[in-house]
Formats: sequence, structure tokens, C-alpha cells
Amino acid sequence: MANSTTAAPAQATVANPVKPTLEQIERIYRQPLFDLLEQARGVYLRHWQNHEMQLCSLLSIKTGGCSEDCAYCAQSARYDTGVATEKLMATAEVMDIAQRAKANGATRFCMGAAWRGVREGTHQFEAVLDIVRAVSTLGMEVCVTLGQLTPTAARQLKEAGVTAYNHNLDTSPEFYPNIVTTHSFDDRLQTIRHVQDAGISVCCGGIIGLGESVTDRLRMLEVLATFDPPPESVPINCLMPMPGTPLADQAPLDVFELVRLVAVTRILFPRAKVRLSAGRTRLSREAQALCFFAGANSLFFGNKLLTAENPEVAADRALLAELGYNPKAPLTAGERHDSRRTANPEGGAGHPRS
Ligand code: SAM
Ligand code: DTB
Ligand code: SF4
Repeated sequence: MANSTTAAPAQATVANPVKPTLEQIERIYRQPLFDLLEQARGVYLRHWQNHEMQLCSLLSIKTGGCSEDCAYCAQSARYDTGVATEKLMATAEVMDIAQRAKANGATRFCMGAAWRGVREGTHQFEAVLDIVRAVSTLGMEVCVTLGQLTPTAARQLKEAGVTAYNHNLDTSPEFYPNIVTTHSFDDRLQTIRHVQDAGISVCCGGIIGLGESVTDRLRMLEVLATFDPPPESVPINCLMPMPGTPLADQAPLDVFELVRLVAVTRILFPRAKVRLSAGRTRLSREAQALCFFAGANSLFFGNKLLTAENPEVAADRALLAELGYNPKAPLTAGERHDSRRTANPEGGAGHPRS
């Protein structure tokens, strides 16, 4: 597999002055597990209302047929995955689903589209803006993930009511070309800059279990820690091997590697929502509980992700009740408008104890 050296994080993700080094992050990660958990739990308790879990509802508003070759993705047109291509949903249909999500307790509504990217002035993008304007009247946080954005498209999404934009780094800059060849890691950073410049919160994380090393995962966190402001939310996805993709036969991940990564993410990003994202169907209730103890405080709630399965709502409700969690309260209108505030009050690095 190719190995490329990708440039240092692009300038507009202005260097966080207290950015941790890879070596510091590795030291945090490699502590004895219970010391790591204790450190992460301490950070969590200082910054979050205990027992609050953010419930996000996810909807694929345009499915399949994507030009990109992301090796994990069932929606790439390059692979025969059995996912049918569907055109962009109508606003009324999305609204119906969003209203039901709200009634079910979701406070964040995330919409995904299988596109390389979007640009202003196109019919499709105007239709997305219409959907966003409608959904934003419901009082939930509105997150979209549409691929690459121009600066103008980012500004228009903000004006339409988007509060967060999901655009994952997915892995380290060095490993990225093994997973995607149709766009670069730097392309991802550029879109993130446009999102930041438009005043939209950045939701940015990755996938683990692609065949990358632990160091690749920590390098991804190192790059994320250079963002200024830090990401408002960090999704941690475990690869769901999708039939027909190049990663269909990838072996499952050791659960303690996931728990450690969640803990380090919590320590590096005290105020971020750390979202235990794709892959929960392969985690036991106990493994999920350990991830929550390590600092995950957000999840996708609903029987389906974009194309893949997610735990049943009833099972999630039972698990959260068993653990004593309450759904996180919705943001106020003011907080939604200014949802970027995620400073790093502990100096960012959360250096390991000596
Ligand atoms: N096209 C947009 C993009 O590339 O940003 C948005 C959609 S993409 C499906 C959003 C994220 O979902 C990816 O960056 C990846 O982290 C995650 N994802 C996609 N397929 C996955 C899979 N099979 N297993 C786990 N996570 C996956
Ligand atoms: C993210 O990081 N994970 C979500 C959301 N952002 C868009 C997507 C998970 C997709 C899982 C695979 C699928 O459903 O096809
Ligand atoms: Fe397309 Fe996004 Fe899937 Fe990549 S991850 S193939 S860009 S939908």
C-alpha cells in the first residue's frame, strides 16, 4: 500500500498554542488502562453534567452513487455494495422524519449526503438549503455532512441554520492515501477551514479498524488538536465492514483499543461532545458502558445510521436507563447560534501524570 507524507496541518487551522505533541499523546494513551480511565473520567466530570447523553438522529438525505473511493464506504459508486442510489429527499419528507426524531428525544439532527462535495448556485445545493431552513425551525442542532464545501457554500449553510458540519479526518495524514485516493487529507483540512471561517461548529473525528496503527489514530488526534477553535464534537466510528467494499473482510477491533482512544479524546478535548458513532451494534452493553465511562457523551439514536444498522431504539433506551443517563437537554437558541465555543480550558494536552 502506498505511504505518503502529507503536509503539516494547513495554516487556517491556526496552531493551538498548547498543542500536544504526538509523544505526549502516546504517553497518555499507553498508561495502565485504569489510570487512563481515571484521568479521562476526571476531565469529564469537571466539564460535563454527569449522566447526560446527547442523542443525535442521523438521516441519509441522498444515498449512494458517490464518485469518491473511500475504502470503507458502502455509498461509493466504485464498489458493488448493494446500496441503491437514491436522489435527494424532498423537504417535506425530511421534515416529517426530523419531527419524529425530536419527539423521540433527539436534540441534534444530522443529515448526510453521498457527494464528493457541494457548491453554491446548483439546484441540488439550493434544495439542501431549503431542507436546512425547514429543519432549523424545529429547535434541534442541525448538522450536515455533504463532502467538500466552498467558502460561499459554507456561509450559505450557516445563514440557512446549520449549527455544525461533519467532515472527518478519518485517520492520520500518512495513512489517508491507503483509504482514499480521489481526494486528499489536505482537501479535508481546506473544507474544515471554510466551515470554521463561516462560523459553523466543526464535527470532526475518524474511523478506527481500517488496518491503521495505533500511532495513526493518535496522529489523527494530534492534527485535530491543532484546530482553533477545537472541534465541537469528535465522532469515533468503528469500521462497519460493508460487503463489496475493499475493507469488507477487515477483522474487528480489540475493544480496549476503542476505549483507550475514547479516553484520550476526552482528555484532549474536554468540552467536545465525544460521539460513540458507527459500530455500536458490534459492542456489548458492557463495552459501551466502558466507552461512556471513558468520556463518550453522545451517540446516534435510531435503528439506522446512513446505510448500516444501529442498535434498536428500545435497546438504547434500556441501556441508558440501566446506566442512569438522562438525554441531554436541547441547546437554547443563543447557544445554537454560537455553538463553536469549545475552548480547551485545561490547556489542551491533558498531559499524563508522571
Ligand atoms: N460524503 C461525506 C464525507 O465524506 O464527509 C459524508 C458522509 S460519510 C458516510 C461520513 C463518515 O461516516 C465518514 O467520514 C466515516 O467516518 C463514516 N463512515 C462511513 N462509512 C463507514 C463505515 N462503513 N464504518 C464506519 N464509519 C463509516
Ligand atoms: C460520522 O462520523 N458517522 C456517521 C455521521 N458522521 C455521518 C456516519 C456513520 C456511517 C456508518 C456507515 C453507514 O451507515 O453506511
Ligand atoms: Fe462518498 Fe463520503 Fe462515502 Fe467517501 S465517505 S464515498 S465521500 S459518501
